[in-house]
Amino acid sequence: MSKPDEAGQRPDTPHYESATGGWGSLKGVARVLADQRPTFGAFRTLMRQNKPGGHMCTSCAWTKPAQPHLFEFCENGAKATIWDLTRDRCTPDVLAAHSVTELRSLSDHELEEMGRLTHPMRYDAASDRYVETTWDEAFAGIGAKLRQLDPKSTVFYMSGKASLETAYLYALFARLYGHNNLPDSSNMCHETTSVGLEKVIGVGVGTCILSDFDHCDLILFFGQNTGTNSPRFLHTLKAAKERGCKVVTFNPIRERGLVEFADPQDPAQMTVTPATPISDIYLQVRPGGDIAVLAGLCKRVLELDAERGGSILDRAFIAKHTTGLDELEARLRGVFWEEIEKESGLRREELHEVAEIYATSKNVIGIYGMGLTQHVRGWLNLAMLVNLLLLRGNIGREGAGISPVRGHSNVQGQRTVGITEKPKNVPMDKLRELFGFEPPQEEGRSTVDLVEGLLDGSVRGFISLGGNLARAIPDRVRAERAWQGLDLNVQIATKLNRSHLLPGRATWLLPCLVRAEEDRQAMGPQVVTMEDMLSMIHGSLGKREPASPHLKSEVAIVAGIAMATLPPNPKVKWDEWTGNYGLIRNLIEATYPDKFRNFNGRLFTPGGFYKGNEARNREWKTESGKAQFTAPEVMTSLGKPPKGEEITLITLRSNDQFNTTIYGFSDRLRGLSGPRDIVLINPEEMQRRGLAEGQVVTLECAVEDGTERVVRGLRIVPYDLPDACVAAYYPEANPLIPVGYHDELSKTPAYKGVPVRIRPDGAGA
Ligand SMILES: Nc1nc2c(c(=O)[nH]1)N[C@H]1C(S)=C(S)[C@@H](COP(=O)(O)OP(=O)(O)OC[C@H]3O[C@@H](n4cnc5c(=O)[nH]c(N)nc54)[C@H](O)[C@@H]3O)O[C@H]1N2
Ligand SMILES: Nc1nc2c(c(=O)[nH]1)N[C@H]1C(S)=C(S)[C@@H](COP(=O)(O)OP(=O)(O)OC[C@H]3O[C@@H](n4cnc5c(=O)[nH]c(N)nc54)[C@H](O)[C@@H]3O)O[C@H]1N2
Ligand SMILES: [Mo]
Repeated sequence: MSKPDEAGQRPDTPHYESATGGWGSLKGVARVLADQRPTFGAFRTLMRQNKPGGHMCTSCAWTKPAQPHLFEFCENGAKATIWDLTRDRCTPDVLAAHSVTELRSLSDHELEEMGRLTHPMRYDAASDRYVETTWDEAFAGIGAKLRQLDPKSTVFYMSGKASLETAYLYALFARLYGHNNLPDSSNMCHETTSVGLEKVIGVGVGTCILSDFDHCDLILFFGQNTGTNSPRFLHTLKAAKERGCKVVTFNPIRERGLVEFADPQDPAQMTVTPATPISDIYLQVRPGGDIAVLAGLCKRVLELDAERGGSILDRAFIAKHTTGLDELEARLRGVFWEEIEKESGLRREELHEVAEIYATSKNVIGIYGMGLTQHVRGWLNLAMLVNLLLLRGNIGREGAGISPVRGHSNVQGQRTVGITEKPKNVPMDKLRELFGFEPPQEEGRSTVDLVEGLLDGSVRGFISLGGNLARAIPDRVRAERAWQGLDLNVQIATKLNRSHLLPGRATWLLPCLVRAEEDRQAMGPQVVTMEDMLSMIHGSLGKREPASPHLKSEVAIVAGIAMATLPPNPKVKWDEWTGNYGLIRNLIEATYPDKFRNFNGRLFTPGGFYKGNEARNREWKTESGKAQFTAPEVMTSLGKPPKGEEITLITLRSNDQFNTTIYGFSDRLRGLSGPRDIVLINPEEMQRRGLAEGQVVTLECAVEDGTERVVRGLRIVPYDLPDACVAAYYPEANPLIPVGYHDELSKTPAYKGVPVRIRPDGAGA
């Protein structure tokens, strides 16, 4: 094995030599500007991004600070906005020139590159084409179909970009129509957080706010790729580092953003001063090894407490606020370091060192992303991180807490205002009172349940408000056939994607405005709102001329479909609400008075207004009324650890994609570029398995449930990864992930820990 250099990087595997940020990120923006040729004034639009009175970026969920930078956007936020503002248009003429079958042969990148959708379209089976239609025809047609269908056989999906106003109306529509089948992209993402954190600390969201990052001494980072997925957060990390805060990272991949960062907005750092190192310690944990890591850290902290006369644990906090420590201690006594080392792939000295830093740091924040949530025991990963934090009272005080890094820009907010399949999370009595109807009480379908319903035929109708579900879900190849058996498929979108090319018996494709565009309604231009990952709520005002005069807002589309579907109800005023979103915000406030007090009055509070968080105030809304320590039964978050020739697959995002939107083919921050059909593996593992660089292989899923799942034509790339794992890109690798293989409690698919076999292409069946 080649020796890592001083900074821990193996020189013989691809990696990025420079710091994250820096000139590279400016070049990245310039490339998208050149490719997309955005319409005039795109730069001016970017200058309004994430600022009070401006529009909120549609990329990640990182907070929008009260004192924004001159450019409060990052490489990937700029890409997302420019991607929306392209000059290219996917008009009825363009769509008339290609059958849907032909379009299916295009890649995700090529489909979206066709440009913004401009007109409402209906699928015509005879010509296998999308044909132009009117909004009236679309709404009437969809309404008629929905009235024929059993509401329980339909699913209304929402991807995490749409506003709070849209989300509230969409959820209300579903419940008035008669179901709770309201899965969200969150079901594939941080549902583990919603369920797992709620179980142990009583809230399903993080407890930190921005100022906590000014007071923390240690940040523990698990499985989140900040440099690519929430780059503006790097400014906060850099400031914390420069103040003396330590950062320890656990990630199988040495993600460049967590190694070092050069602020592209700081002229000195772009030229003379060196980049800021981010992680003090970077440990390449094995996928699924975090439970073992955290068990090791907790075990060591308990040992240190015993050695140091009980000075390490926060006994007063534990006695007053928690339950279950005895069981955890008893369990950890029975866990041996050999097992911790084996499961985590790390040495006990390394974990001892981190435990020592933890035990001597006053304020600690635990951060995590998909590396913890997308596992069969994702919930236990989170419970273990909470265990560690609780030992020293690191939840519910300034400078400390747990902080999940959420995905889509409003994904957390959509859950807040009712997009959920779980009726217990919705104040149904309030809905009953406000709108005079009996809301459905039975649990609805999650994303996984939807896929299962597609496969068994029990789902008949589907509306997708944003997103590209057919591509993002597990087992997508199996599900692709099933989409085409639907009675109704409605897609509300900005650009063409694969989910639009799987038409059912009746199919409409409805184009909507993007957030940077002006949303003109009866009462003038409208503001929409979103909640970021630190629970701050922001108004967003688009100013751009819409890409086409035929576009409607998401609010108007939801209201249009609802009106065409539901019988009149004097308390339900779709038209008035569409004319003035302030009225929708009044309804949100009436439904959730604690969180949205004076909602319309606080729309443009710099930095947003805070929704509040009980765990932050040390009020524990758990079953026991206390914060819960959890004794882990197992030491791995993998549902099926690899056996024999099997190996664990993790699926990754590149630096040039937003989920299924593929901007380009440069994964710059990992030193990779070119075609995405690759599989990363470390050089020793390659050798052991007789694989050669550039060799083309097939991956085959090793979860045996009677279904064969393979992805062929993947090229081997040696990469600095731990042993016994491989990495491939999402969504290309999604056919390998069984839909039933998900987090035990929340059903979040285990996209980061599937056992697979590697076969040379052409070999075997
Ligand atoms: N530019 C851009 N921004 C985005 C997105 C995007 O696609 N592009 N997507 C948005 C969305 S919806 C989301 S949810 C977030 C996703 O943002 P992240 O949470 O960062 O998700 P991933 O990119 O999937 O990668 C997670 C990290 O987990 C690591 N990892 C994998 N398995 C394990 C493990 O078992 N343990 C540990 N400790 N680490 C592991 C991987 O190496 C990777 O660095 O980003 C959002 N922001
Ligand atoms: N293997 C694997 N699979 C994964 C993941 C993984 O890490 N690994 N991550 C999972 C995660 S975290 C998530 S969140 C899901 C993502 O799943 P989704 O949220 O369903 O997918 P996106 O790719 O974000 O959706 C992109 C599409 O949204 C539409 N769109 C863009 N902007 C707008 C808008 O403003 N309004 C409307 N109406 N439409 C718009 C465009 O048509 C675009 O093609 O994927 C999941 N799938
Ligand atoms: Mo996500």
